[in-house]
Amino acid sequence: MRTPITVTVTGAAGQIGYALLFRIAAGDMLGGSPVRLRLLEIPQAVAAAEGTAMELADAAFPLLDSVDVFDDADAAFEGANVALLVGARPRTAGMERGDLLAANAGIFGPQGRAIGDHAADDIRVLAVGNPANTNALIAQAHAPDVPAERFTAMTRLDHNRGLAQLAAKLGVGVGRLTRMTVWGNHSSTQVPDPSHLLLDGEPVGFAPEWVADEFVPTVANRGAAIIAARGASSAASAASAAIDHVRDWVLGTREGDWVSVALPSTGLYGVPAGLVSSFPATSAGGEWQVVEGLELSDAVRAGIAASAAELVAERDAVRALGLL
Ligand code: NAX
Repeated sequence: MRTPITVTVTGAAGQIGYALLFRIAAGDMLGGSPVRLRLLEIPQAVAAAEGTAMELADAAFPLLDSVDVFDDADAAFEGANVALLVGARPRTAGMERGDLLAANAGIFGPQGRAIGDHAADDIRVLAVGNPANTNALIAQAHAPDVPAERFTAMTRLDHNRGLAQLAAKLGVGVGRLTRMTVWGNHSSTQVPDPSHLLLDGEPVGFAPEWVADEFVPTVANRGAAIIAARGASSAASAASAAIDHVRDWVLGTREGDWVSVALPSTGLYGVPAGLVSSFPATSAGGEWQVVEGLELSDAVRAGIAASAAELVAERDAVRALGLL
């Protein structure tokens, strides 16, 4: 039997956690490797996480080696090869943006430190909990001995939402499309960009007005549309995107395709170095490589700059609080 891969999932008792854990245990994320799950929750939610662990046991997944539940980050990240940081403090009524950033810095800072102190040398981190990009940055800053590029944030749900809209527009299956791109922050300033899209390997052109007036707002507001329809925020699709992100990172992206990943900028496309911002990227040998040299329209260039400015403001707000 192959050596099990240790996966730590925070927010395990939440609704994304509930969808995510069964997909991981079924083998969808790591190419059929056995998995050890370590679940981290706040003390009040440990009992619920234990319940999920009971259900995972009852599903009798052949690849599931073990499930353990913790309310202590140091213990939860012990030996972790993959960390999915899903648990976060949601924005509640009357909460200022600064309060939200501070509350999450109080979660992602200590978790970053615990990752640095206890995770395996090959640790790969995906921040899903919002504000995901800045949460990834905070965790990364607290784990100085871990290479910065091992800290990523999730824009894959936005990427997949974009693919779904484009497939519907073209009347084709989503599997025939490649090279969708999302730039920037996982927020309303994100820049979904279909300008490099291929259908069966051939370029497809979209009218700029349709992209600006319909496509971009539909993708950026899809989360709100799901809440309006379902009465709860996206869960299974978010879990599926997290599975896609880690699977492609570990096992590699499809030949000829790229995906959208928020990772520490090296300054490409004008995004200030160090910000965790979404780029088109391929993965080979377990490492992301940003796709370089793409031609950008003026609208996309301006959108990337505006989203980067928002990321700078988030970073500076956390810095001003002394949390970064
Ligand atoms: P839930 O509220 O259902 O679950 C969150 C869970 O996190 C709760 O069980 C809570 O007890 C736990 N938690 C809180 N603080 C914790 C801590 N310090 N350590 C461990 N666990 C902790 O939210 P859910 O719908 O599962 O969403 C989770 C996060 O994903 C939210 O921040 C949400 O905004 C974010 N999302 C991010 C997306 C993305 O594309 N990046 C899309 C989906 C989702 O909206």
